[in-house]
Amino acid sequence: METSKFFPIVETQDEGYQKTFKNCAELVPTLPRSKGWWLDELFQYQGFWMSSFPIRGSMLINDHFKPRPTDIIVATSPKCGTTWLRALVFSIINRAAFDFNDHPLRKLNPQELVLLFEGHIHKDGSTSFLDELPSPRLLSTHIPYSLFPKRMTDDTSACRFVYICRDPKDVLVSKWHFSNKLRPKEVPPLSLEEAFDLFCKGVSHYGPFWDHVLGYWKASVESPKKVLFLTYEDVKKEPLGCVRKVAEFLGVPFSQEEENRKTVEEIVKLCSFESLSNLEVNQSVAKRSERPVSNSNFFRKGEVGDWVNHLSPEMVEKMNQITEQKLQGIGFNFH
Ligand code: PAP
Repeated sequence: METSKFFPIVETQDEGYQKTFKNCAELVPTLPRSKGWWLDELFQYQGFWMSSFPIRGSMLINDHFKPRPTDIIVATSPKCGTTWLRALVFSIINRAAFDFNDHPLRKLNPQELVLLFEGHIHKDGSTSFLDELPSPRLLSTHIPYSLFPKRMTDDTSACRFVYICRDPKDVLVSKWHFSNKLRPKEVPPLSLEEAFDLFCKGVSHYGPFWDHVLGYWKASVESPKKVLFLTYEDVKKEPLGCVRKVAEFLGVPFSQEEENRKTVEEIVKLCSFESLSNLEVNQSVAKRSERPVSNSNFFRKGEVGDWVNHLSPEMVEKMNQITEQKLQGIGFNFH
């Protein structure tokens, strides 16, 4: 199993990094701020609430990233199925390279195979880290569509985005559980009421959630060859159809021979919640130095509709109302 090709090492600090870093360091303290969900503060940057780390990532992408027509970006608002989509797209585009029984996903968490764009644009102090990756580059992001540079989002650029979103009630519940796992022991847990309030006000990582969805939805309508819009609920309901759709969108449809060999079924099975969450690598509770979160934190229930076990009827009504209002008339909703 060859995985090292996904991780070239670059260790030099470059000027580009330093300049953008300085601009970001000057900008962030001037932005509106709010308390975060764990210990980080959120800042309102170009209409979205983000911690300083992805703001810097977004600025670096705008200043330095050199897109290639073959780039594939897996985009999500947090807790909408990032782990799942990373695994699915990785398996689809690398299906000829690996045996399903000895697959990189069996040894590595999807986060390690599909790197976070805004996290790795300045890996090791260099903006050139991503330049070293072989094509097609597969990256993951939470950055809202409108924050990407035109050279990535206009029709002359061929890089593609696969986006997944999820019923905001399930997103809130998932995020609330996740946040309490990340909060240090000495800090009291975040109550569901507080989390609900922050989320509804739009104050959540890369939020307002609805604006994030709207940005990618509109782009998928305007540029269907550039942005594919999926929902967690649809992938749960029709995983085979969704995997075929993603492969077609990426220009690598399944051949008849692959259909006969049940390749689509193998991908769906390998990437299912049951399969991934039971792998030793994903049961690990070890935390890496650069992040206070373990692989196991990305797997909880993996179900549609767990909100019924958490939200009061008033919360459900308020959340549904916001969703109706925000998504009114666009041709998409979560039911
Ligand atoms: P991230 O944005 O922080 O990376 P993300 O992977 O989007 O997190 O979301 C985690 C959610 O996806 C969890 O949902 P839950 O809290 O409602 O259970 C997690 O269980 C779920 N999840 C992880 N892997 C899968 C999978 N293979 N299939 C379905 N759901 C999954």
